[in-house]
Amino acid sequence: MVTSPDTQRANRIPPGQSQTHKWPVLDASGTPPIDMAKWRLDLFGLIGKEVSLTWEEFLALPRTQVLADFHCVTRWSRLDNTWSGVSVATLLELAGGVKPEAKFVSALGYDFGWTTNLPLADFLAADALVAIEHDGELLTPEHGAPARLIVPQLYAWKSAKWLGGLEFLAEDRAGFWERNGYHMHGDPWKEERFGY
Ligand SMILES: Nc1nc2c(c(=O)[nH]1)N[C@H]1C(S)=C(S)[C@@H](COP(=O)(O)O)O[C@H]1N2
Ligand SMILES: [Mo]
Repeated sequence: MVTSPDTQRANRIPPGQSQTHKWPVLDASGTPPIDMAKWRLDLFGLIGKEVSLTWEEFLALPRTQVLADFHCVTRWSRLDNTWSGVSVATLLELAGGVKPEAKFVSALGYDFGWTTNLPLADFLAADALVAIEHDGELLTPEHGAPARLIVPQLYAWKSAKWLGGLEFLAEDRAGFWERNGYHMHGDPWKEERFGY
């Protein structure tokens, strides 16, 4: 089990946040239909080689577990989530690593081209993964099933639900919320909610 560094803080709740025990559902346009026969997780852009995993191939990869907090920019924080899935390190190994020019990642959801962007350094954190389970249960459709990105150290909007693609980029490219004023980085401890 990988324990997210944030869980070791004396105060676990970032500024301007309050703790929730429920798990709210938040997204821009609802749960998209996903045909599992056609589901793919594509890694492309500035990587060694492009990878397109089927669901069976994804399920055959080694699993990791992460214990982490989840901070939504709408001011709720859910502590001690256990995520199970495939670490980003495992995925990047399949892709032959990132090219030196790669500095940012754009994560693509199956919900009609929704994307979010983040620095490669945050994406590569030891506690970042593509999760298929939360607290011992398979993800439900509204929380991003079959697989979602989880980057615990950034606000939750960077954790793309219904993940279908990961694009590796030299320059940052604003995603859906970022184009609508949300922060390009999104560190909850620095309250990077809006703007650059
Ligand atoms: N594909 C996709 N991922 C998404 C979103 C979305 O609209 N589409 N919303 C984000 C936002 S704003 C938040 S706060 C979290 C919420 O995750 P949850 O619904 O599982 O709590 O998902 C993020 N991931
Ligand atoms: Mo959000």
